[in-house]
Amino acid sequence: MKSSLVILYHREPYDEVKENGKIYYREKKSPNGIVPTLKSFFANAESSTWIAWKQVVSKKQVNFEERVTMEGGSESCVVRRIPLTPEQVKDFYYITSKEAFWPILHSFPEHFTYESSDWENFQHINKLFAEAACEDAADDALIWIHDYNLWLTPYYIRQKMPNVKIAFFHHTPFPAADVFNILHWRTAIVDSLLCCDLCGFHIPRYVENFVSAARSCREVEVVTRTPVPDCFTHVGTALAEPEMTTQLRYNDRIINLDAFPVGTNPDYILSMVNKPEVQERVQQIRDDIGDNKLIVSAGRVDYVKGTREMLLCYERLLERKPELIGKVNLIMTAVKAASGMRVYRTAQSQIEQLVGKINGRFSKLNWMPIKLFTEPVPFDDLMAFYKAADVAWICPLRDGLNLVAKEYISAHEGKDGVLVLSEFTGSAVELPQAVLTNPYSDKSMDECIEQALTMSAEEQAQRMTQLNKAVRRYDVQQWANHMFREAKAAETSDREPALV
Ligand code: GDG
Repeated sequence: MKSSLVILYHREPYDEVKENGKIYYREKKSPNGIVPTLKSFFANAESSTWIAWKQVVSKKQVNFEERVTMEGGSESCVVRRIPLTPEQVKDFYYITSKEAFWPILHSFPEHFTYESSDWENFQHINKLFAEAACEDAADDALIWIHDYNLWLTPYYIRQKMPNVKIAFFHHTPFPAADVFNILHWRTAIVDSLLCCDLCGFHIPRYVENFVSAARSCREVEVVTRTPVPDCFTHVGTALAEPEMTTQLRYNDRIINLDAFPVGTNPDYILSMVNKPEVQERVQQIRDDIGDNKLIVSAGRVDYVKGTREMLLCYERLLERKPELIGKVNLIMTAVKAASGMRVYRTAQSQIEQLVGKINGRFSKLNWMPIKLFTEPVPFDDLMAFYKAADVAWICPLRDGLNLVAKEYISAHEGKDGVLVLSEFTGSAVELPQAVLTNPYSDKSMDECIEQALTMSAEEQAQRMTQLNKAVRRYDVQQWANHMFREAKAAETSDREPALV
């Protein structure tokens, strides 16, 4: 039977567990993140397919297609895994995606390099995804594609299936046209995105950036532009945008555009935080640090995440305010990247060196200014960090959205705590009651961390109540429902693909 819903996402929808030499596919342990939410649509779809990629040593080892019923779950779907060799993964993901696309998407042209990129391999892998999708999709199916790794897939699908509905969601920022256009493959990428029925981005600014890029590559007509919903219009925020294009026309096809900031699962976060073992851990952390202020910063090693800028700011803070030595603690998670990702090596060693330098310079016998975790922290511990923290410090130079900010807010139920958030994260547009900081400015960074450390309990509660409302207004289920509804409603096309 053909599928009415096909999701293309590099993450798999289940956990693969090896026990006594056998492989089992289990319901994902954590209902956090978007994968469980996307999976919940399978319960409603008559039949569905999830397509991911899987690194293999030899292609023969891979089961191309498996009908997996998650243990303990109600949803069942066909899970197809595109087998990729380590060389293909390296070229496709570690090099082309991370060395060429990622810096451009995050407006870091100085990190952009394309000499090692293998465009043909990128095209080939995108085509494999498209072929798998077309094999499984019913004529009137919805094919929902996630992220820039699959930028060309809409084009290949549209060639084979002129009437199928294609929705695409970008998890990263979409940069200004003059940065995007550095990519010499820009026209092929734009042409492919113009094959979609719906293109989704986190915030209106990214929609507008895409429109400018599309208009600079092709004769695209803006059909409708509307004022954006109130939650996006906070004037003075770096990424706020008052109006947004909602429809483009190209080659007589309509492409719908919209802003869908990914949400979190606040009730789940809260239930985790309230687990007795997490509460115990929170108490332990608080007992260890006494009356000290605790700052928590969580994320991956990535030059876009602003970890270096936070560390330099923390060093300046301890220099400027020696009375804080021994009185403030920073817990930082900077989870290291896969070893094959050479692009993050410098960022990682910079972080480790700076932490070593600051700890060496300011530590006392019974106090160390920074605790750094470079391995993934168990989710329970992360929740305990959030709950125990007086301040969450999140200062990416660029970030499509940033889910940690929303998770921290939920962990505090809107009662206490301070969120210091970079203006250059998509989530800042939705969360203007955070202490918004400009990570490119030392002055702003210095003032904001001081403001956070000295904020009164009343002001904390006021801000957190508003922030909690914002997070609950648009949670992960609403995000997925919204995107799904819009995609279903999008006008389909019976035209030839835009690209020839
Ligand atoms: C991309 C975009 C966009 C973090 N450290 C640990 C850990 N985490 C979890 C957090 C959170 C997730 O990872 C990180 O989400 P982010 O949104 O911060 O960032 P990216 O991974 O860069 O994701 C981003 C997102 O897609 C969604 O569209 O917001 O802009 O770059 O959920 O809790 N989890 C555990 N241990 C850790 O040490 N268990």
